[in-house]
Amino acid sequence: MKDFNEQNFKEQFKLNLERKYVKSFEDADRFEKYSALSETIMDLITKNWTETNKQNKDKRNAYYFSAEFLIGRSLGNNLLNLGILDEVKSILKDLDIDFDEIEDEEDDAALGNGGLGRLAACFMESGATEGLNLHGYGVRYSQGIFKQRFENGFQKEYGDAWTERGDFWSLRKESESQIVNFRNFSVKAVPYDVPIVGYENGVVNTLRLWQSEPIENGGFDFEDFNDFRYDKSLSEKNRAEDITRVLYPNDNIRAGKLLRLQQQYFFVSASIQELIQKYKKAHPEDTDFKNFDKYHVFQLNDTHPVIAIPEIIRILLDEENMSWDDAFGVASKVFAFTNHTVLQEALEKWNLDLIHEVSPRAVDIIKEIDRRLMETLKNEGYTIEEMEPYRIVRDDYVEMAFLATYLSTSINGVAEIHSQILKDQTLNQWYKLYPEKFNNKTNGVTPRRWLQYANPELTSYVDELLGNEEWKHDLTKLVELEKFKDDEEVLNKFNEIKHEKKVQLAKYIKKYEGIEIDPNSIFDIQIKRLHEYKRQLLNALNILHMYYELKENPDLDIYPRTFIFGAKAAPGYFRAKGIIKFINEISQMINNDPEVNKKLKVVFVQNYRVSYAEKLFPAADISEQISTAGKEASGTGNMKFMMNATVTLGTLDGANVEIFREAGLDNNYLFGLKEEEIREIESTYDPVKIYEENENVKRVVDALLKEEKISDNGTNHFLDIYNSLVDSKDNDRADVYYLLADFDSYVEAQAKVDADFRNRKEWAKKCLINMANSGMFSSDRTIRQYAEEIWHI
Ligand code: GL2
Repeated sequence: MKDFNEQNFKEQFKLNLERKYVKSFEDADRFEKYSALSETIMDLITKNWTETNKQNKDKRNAYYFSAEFLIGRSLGNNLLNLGILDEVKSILKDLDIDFDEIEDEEDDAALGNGGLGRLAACFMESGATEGLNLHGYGVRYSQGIFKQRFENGFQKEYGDAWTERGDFWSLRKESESQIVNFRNFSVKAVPYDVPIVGYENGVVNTLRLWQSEPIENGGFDFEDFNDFRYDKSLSEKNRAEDITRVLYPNDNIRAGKLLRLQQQYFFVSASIQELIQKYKKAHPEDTDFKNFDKYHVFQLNDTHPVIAIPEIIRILLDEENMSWDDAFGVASKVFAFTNHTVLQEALEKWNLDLIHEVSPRAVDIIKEIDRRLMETLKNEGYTIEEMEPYRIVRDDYVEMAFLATYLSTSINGVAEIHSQILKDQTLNQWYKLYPEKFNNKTNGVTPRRWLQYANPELTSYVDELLGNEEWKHDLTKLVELEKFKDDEEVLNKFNEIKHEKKVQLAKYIKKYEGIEIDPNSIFDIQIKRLHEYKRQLLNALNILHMYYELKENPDLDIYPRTFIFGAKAAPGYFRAKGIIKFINEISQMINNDPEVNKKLKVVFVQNYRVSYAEKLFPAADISEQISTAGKEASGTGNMKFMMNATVTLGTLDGANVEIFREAGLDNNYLFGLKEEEIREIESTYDPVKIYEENENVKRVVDALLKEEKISDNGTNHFLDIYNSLVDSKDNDRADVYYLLADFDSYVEAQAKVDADFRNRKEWAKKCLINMANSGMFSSDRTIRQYAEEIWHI
């Protein structure tokens, strides 16, 4: 950072602390120091922030509309991007303050569920780093995703009041508040602006998160209060604040609740109102918004913000008195849509009555869009049957993905295979109509947080090897590492650094989970939301298989292995919670059995989140990416492992396909059915036959009901899991995610890992090659493609 003065910073830090808490520096506790430090850093950011804002004016800007931004912590990342991380660390050291302890005082801003929300956060950071005029718009939930603890092996959820002790990384912009009108009440949307600091480039972009509040008097009714109706006196306040009180903790599953739709409408309505007001002020001459699309493009992050489409039409029709054709014309030029899943249970379909509850005009407008589309198709000669697949409104439900696809200028998937499935299957009818709109934007992750910040040891070694830091500005330069792939000294050092990260993780796990793990064992890690399609259960079944093999033959030569899991289950997802309990039971059984626990360990870390992830990714030997082929749209954890020099054990799914291509199959472990193979066997697949004929499968599946050392404590969780695999009573068919079909193939791949890991040099070579070829998975590349190919900013 230009003109960073350590002495001034130190003084300012002390001054802030004393002013804020009226305490001498020595008496302040860690949190007080953390908050004063954060405020000192915010002061440094604001100058560039104002400057960036000025420069973006009167330009074409891109707006990223997303119901989720999974930011995590900001302190370390902002220091890194400002280029003063080392300086501030040494200032703290002078003051006898341990940076790691201060860092741990920051609560994660967990305003997202998983990959989709974290992708939005990576995009914001990469946008600023690439100097793009990109702005995020979302929701400031008072409660982020729940905190998870295990009690007797069961997941228990606790609230996440992340701002309770203060939120030091946003500015409340009272004067830019908007009024959002629901059908029968109105609220005030107050923006909180979060600075997004570009990497060492002086750019500071804005993420604007809206908070819902009562319009007047803080929603407090004095008369009610005076007459002792205390609850009622606050009912207005509560009703307004309810809108942004809590993030729906569902990953890849639609919520379908009124409050959820209210949240969606709330943040897009506030955003669009603001942008229209600003446009009118800047372009008073353009009364029919003829040039609006030249200045704005809205990227819809999945279907969650798609209610923005009828909203902009409503404003142009009802408030700007435009004609349908003109209003529709504007709307059809400013949106672009990203689809993030092909799982049917995740695709949003909103009931018309529910939409009516939120915005009655939206119902009229959506119906009119549908009606006119049908008319157009009819005029083009389509028969009734041919028109049917294009109905946006069907049986009183609105297919939000269809609405988005019809109105958007671009529709993209998030990995090659996923974008292909959109074209061939999920949105095939639309692809036939508008082939030119469809494109792919393979996801990426920011190397600042996920490599430089999470793994400073590997970062400085790469600096040393490459002799410069250009790779930090262009991650594809990492490919130059390949020239060291046979250099013994380098390979040893790669192993040494990995070991160091494993030692650090082991300490952290000891501290927070109370479990001792051996850094010399293979760290085999699966961290992601808990979902049947992600197949944590397949991982668990293989662990059981290894356990039984060892019990049968205690001298079996298996390389010591530590299986690590991290995952939250949606609170209402019974089966996912059963799988957590199952893995925790296996963990107890194995970890406490002296006959096997020198060779096997299983740890399920609690409350997996961004800040925990930063410790896990760099310490992995194996990246588990084992979803049923065709189901994981992309995955982004897979990229974080790869960047940290880790081999992947995975199926041909999502971005794994591209990871395998970039780093080579020799350096990774591929197993399982391919997507087209699954489609071929779909109609005849018989998991019960596999179960009956394959002894290994039978043994581990039966364990669910028969293993005496594990128990679901009478909850029927394990019976439910058992049934899901081999009993089709409640399902159309059992084992919908093909665990049993892939079991042997997975066990075999795991055996290959066991054999290969012993050759430490060859293993390090695989790790190095993976890292060297991870360049294309930087979100800098992804965001540049959005900017150049979709947004034209
Ligand atoms: C997801 C996909 O499941 C995941 O594969 C993808 O990497 C991310 C980001 O594109 O999007 N879709 C989705 O609904 N969630 C995801 O994480 N929640």
